[in-house]
Amino acid sequence: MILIGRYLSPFVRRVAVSLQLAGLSYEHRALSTVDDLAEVKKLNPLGRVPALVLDDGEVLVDSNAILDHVDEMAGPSRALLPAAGKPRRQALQAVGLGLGVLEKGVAAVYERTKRPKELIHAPWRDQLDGQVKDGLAALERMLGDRTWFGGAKPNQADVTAVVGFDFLGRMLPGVVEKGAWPRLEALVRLADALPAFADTKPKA
Ligand SMILES: N[C@@H](CCC(=O)N[C@@H](CS)C(=O)NCC(=O)O)C(=O)O
Repeated sequence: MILIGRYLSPFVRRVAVSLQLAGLSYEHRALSTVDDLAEVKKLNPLGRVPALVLDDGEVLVDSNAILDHVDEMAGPSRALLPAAGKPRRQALQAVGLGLGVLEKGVAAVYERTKRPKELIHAPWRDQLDGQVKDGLAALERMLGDRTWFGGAKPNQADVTAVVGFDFLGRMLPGVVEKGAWPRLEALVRLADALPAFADTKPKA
C-alpha cells in the first residue's frame, strides 16, 4: 500500500506512525497539497492528504477512516484503539480532543499565513489561540500521571496527541510555548525514542 502526503501534516503522520506501530509496511509518496495538487486531487477530490492506496487500488481518505482500516489490518492484538468499553470511550475522547486542538491550531496558522496582513482578524485569531491552549490544558489533565494514554504502551490517543503537539509547537511557537504543558512534552520525548515516531518526525 502507498501512503500519500508529507509527514509535516499531522494527519498524514498519525497514519504513518500507526502503520509502523502496527508493523504494517507501506510505500511513502510525499506529495504536497500545494505543489502536487493535481496529483492529490486524482486520489482525493478535496485535494487533501492523507490518502492510502491499498494493494488492490482502492483509495481511502481522511485519517480517521484510514486508521479504522489500519486497526482492522493490524488485528486485535496490535490495533491502536481498544476494542470496547471504557478504555475505548476514553481513547476516543482523547483522540477527539487532540483532533479538535489540531483543527483549531491549523485554523490559527491559516489566519496568520493565508490572509493579507491587514485582513487578519485579531479577535478571531485570539479566540483560536485560546481554544488551542484550553484544549492542550484539557489533554494534559486527561493524561494525568500516566506515562502513555494507553497505559503500558501507546494507543491512538498517544499517537494523535504526540503528532498534534509536535506540529503545534513547530507552527505556533508563540502560542504553544515551551514549558507550558510539561506532561505533553514528556509524552513527546518518550515517543521520540520509538522508531515509528522518530522516523516520521519532520526535520526542525
Ligand atoms: N480530517 C482530515 C483533515 C486532513 C487535512 O486537513 N489535511 C491537510 C494537511 S495538514 C490538507 O490536506 N490541507 C489542504 C487543504 O485542506 O486544502 C483528516 O483527518 O485526514
